[in-house]
Amino acid sequence: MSDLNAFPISARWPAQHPERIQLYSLPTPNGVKVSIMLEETGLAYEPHLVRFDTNDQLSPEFLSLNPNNKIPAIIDPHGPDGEPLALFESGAILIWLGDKSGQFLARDGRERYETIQWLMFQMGGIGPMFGQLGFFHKFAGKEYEDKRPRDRYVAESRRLLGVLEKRLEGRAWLMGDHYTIADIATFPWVRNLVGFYEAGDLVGFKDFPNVQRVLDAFVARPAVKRGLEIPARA
Ligand SMILES: N[C@@H](CCC(=O)N[C@@H](CS)C(=O)NCC(=O)O)C(=O)O
Repeated sequence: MSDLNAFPISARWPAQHPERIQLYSLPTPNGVKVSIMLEETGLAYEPHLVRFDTNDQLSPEFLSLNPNNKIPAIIDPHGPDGEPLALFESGAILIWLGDKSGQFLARDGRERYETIQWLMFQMGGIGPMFGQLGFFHKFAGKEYEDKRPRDRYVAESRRLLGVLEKRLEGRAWLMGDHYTIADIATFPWVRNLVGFYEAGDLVGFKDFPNVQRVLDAFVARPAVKRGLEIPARA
């Protein structure tokens, strides 16, 4: 059995099942990427709730796993060399879980790199831009009198939705017939934009019927429904 006690994070979030993948997260758009992936693959895991209202992400125990103080993060007791593997950054975690499970990421060839390309498009574009739009439209930034920052992120979010719309024309998923980690990374953010952020009208979401169609297919998946609620908020 792996010794997770060597990881300081175990002091604050003890593992009941140290042989399982340990997930430290909260059901935000970045957090649910990993819980959805774990639910989709069927890999055994143990979720731990990281609360922002008590600044858990700033605790020394959490920072020992992710010095960037952001969820999600994991410890896999059985990494590529059989030793425990600690990882943060949702994109890196999805690639590892895809390789470990042999699901939702091709092992090699063109399809692998194109899937990673669309994953990076989410990580570098959709996540940061939609996130900023949320700040300026829904959270503290909405009080700012100067609307130029908000408008910049509205325009950029709309442009990114247009890229997705074109890619999804005639395709069931971002990689065609294959549902992949690129979809698992992207659609929690699209859902959040029109749902929690209430920015659907602002970005003209009705102009993106293919994105709406794939979002509907995504949220209808049983593993997605489960993953969206994990870890349960206390
Ligand atoms: N690029 C990171 C972003 C993670 C991220 O932004 N997480 C947010 C929640 S969605 C967070 O933990 N925020 C807490 C903080 O910044 O203190 C990833 O994809 O894992």
